[in-house]
Amino acid sequence: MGGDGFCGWPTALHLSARGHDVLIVDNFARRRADVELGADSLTPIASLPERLAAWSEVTGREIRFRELDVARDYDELVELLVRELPDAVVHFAEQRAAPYSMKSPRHKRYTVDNNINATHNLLAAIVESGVDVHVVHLGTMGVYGYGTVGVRIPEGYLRVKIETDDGSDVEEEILYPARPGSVYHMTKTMDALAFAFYNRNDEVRVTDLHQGIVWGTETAETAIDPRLINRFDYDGDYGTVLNRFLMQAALGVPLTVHGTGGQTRAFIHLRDSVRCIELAVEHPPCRGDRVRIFNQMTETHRVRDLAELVSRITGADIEFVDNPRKEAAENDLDADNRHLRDLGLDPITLDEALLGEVTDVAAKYADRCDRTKIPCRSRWLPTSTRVGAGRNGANGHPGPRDPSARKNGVASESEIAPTVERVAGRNGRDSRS
Ligand code: NAD
Ligand code: USQ
Repeated sequence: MGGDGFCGWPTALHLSARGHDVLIVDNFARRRADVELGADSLTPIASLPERLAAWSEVTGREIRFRELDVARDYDELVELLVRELPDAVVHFAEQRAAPYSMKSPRHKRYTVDNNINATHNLLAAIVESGVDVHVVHLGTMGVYGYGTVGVRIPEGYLRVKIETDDGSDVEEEILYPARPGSVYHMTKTMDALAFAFYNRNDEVRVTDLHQGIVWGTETAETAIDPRLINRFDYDGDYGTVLNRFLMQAALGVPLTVHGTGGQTRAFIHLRDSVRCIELAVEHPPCRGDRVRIFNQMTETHRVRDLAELVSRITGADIEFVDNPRKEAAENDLDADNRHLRDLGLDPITLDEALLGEVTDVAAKYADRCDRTKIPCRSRWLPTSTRVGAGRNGANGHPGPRDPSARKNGVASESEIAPTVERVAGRNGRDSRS
């Protein structure tokens, strides 16, 4: 589910190449979001029918496709499960961009409707169909909130000691406290509760992969033929930080670091991501096992360190811009990833693969970039509310009664444009937006 997307497409090819019988379900919501945003993948991606025909032509393997909106087409989903009797459903089919989820009330509500219904429909459909299928869900490291009280973030569950009324201690393992940083991340924490319930009540077998930020573009399979090329998002909503830095370096524009760049995040290369999913699919939990949670990440890095690394390799300037998000300016992040390593994951590191990504992909397609789509315009705090002056009203933004400011309650682009600070690049040069 979601097999036409950035992670889903290379995973479908990878599993097919290893002899699995793969059927993709997608509703093309991601391609429609490109149209809505006036943005496009940096790489020229083919239509799904062209992709599937090319895969069959070059490998002799068939991947089938069913167009379904998993969040809405519930009966069709049940019928599909009954007909196909899959061993596993890999669930990527969610709106996955945090900035997109914070753009406006409409985007917040769409993200919640889509993601929660997609996950819940799948779980209810599995129970109704009676098919004993292993759900492999792509979750996020963001459910933990990127900070700890000084312990390494465990894989999903936290052992706690609780003092009872009679003064004795009881120990229990609980789901790690959810601390989402965006509406998108919030939907992933809600997914986790749905998995816990259906696992306890109906013994649905679930592996929830708490994935870090995926970087890179190509896998062994997508590189076989130009028609199989994967998407590369660089725009301010869907582009993720390291891929954006690679594209910005290839284009010769400054790398946009939000705030101080002290945010530490977890990362994984796309080739490791597809390998992890293969490992999860091929090592399913048993019926009755609790939800299995793996941290699918291989390295942690501070955003400004990443910018410095890319700058060192490419000579790009770095620009520290006003952070449009509400997030900790600085945090440490240390997370366990033992489960996937024990299953055989041998991580690709940034040092090995970074330069190749800049030259082989970002530079090759740099002329397709629309520079107006680079700035991150989605802000975490509303610039105005319906009642009274907005939180940021004092900043000189138009108030809610200014008819030019809002159309149908949605903030205009000019209203939400982030301010950009001109600062010296970390490599000593001045840079500007
Ligand atoms: P993507 O947007 O490129 O792909 C998602 C796919 O799901 C798209 O093809 C979209 O059309 C489809 N989809 C969405 N809603 C659907 C619905 N209701 N019915 C059917 N299809 C639907 O996203 P991605 O980067 O490939 O991410 C895939 C999953 O991995 C997401 O759930 C995301 O939260 C998770 N993830 C991604 C990253 C990352 O860095 N890209 C990191 C961690 C976790
Ligand atoms: N950032 C910059 N400059 C930019 C873009 C982003 O400094 O030009 C900063 C952000 O402020 C943030 C960090 O980089 O502090 C990461 O941002 P991101 O857009 O790369 O990642 P995020 O919004 O967290 O979301 C991405 C995926 C999401 C996935 C998540 C994994 O879009 O689907 O769940 O990574 S994680 O971050 O581990 O939660």
